[in-house]
Amino acid sequence: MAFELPPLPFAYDGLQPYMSAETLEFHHDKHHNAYVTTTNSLIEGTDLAGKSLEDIVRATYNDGNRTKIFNQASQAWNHNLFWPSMKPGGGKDGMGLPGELEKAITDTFGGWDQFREQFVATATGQFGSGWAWLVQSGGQLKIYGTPNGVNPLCFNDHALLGCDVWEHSYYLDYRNRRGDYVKAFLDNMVDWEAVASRMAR
Ligand code: MN3
Repeated sequence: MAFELPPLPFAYDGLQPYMSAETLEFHHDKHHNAYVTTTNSLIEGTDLAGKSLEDIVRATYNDGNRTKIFNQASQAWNHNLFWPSMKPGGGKDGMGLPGELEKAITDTFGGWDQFREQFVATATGQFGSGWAWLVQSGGQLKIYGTPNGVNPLCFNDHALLGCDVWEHSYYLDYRNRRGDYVKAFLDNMVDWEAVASRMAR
């Protein structure tokens, strides 16, 4: 069965003023849609047809003959996680942090401020297009960046949150100020309840 583009889980103008309707229309309806439809066309008639997106990502990572499929499938998966990671009225400023997540962040990084600083530094330090991730790895929270579509599935880590730092995610709203976009993402857009619900217990 072909993969489908999940609908945006909030209104296109729901994240304004932090992420504009114009950005979301292009990013969801054009970019994400293209990753989904191109994945479908590339896997049709191959041994990957019928497999889950996760299995396709793991099977094609670092396979030089299937780089095109990996790029499209990983980006389809990344955006499937990205949209439900945000919500209107979200962010640390809007909703605070669920207790268990706040405790894990404090235990690992020392506190919200240190976590935020490290996440922003990772996201702004990622050269070119890519993602910044908060993952559980061996039971520990970790932050790291990845290029292009590479994601935590490639390292058998459990993704809690990914921030899209491709220019299509922020350039209309923030121009070259990637750091301001990432701060707004953490402070004003992330659905921290959704992030906490992904934690393995
Ligand atoms: Mn994107």
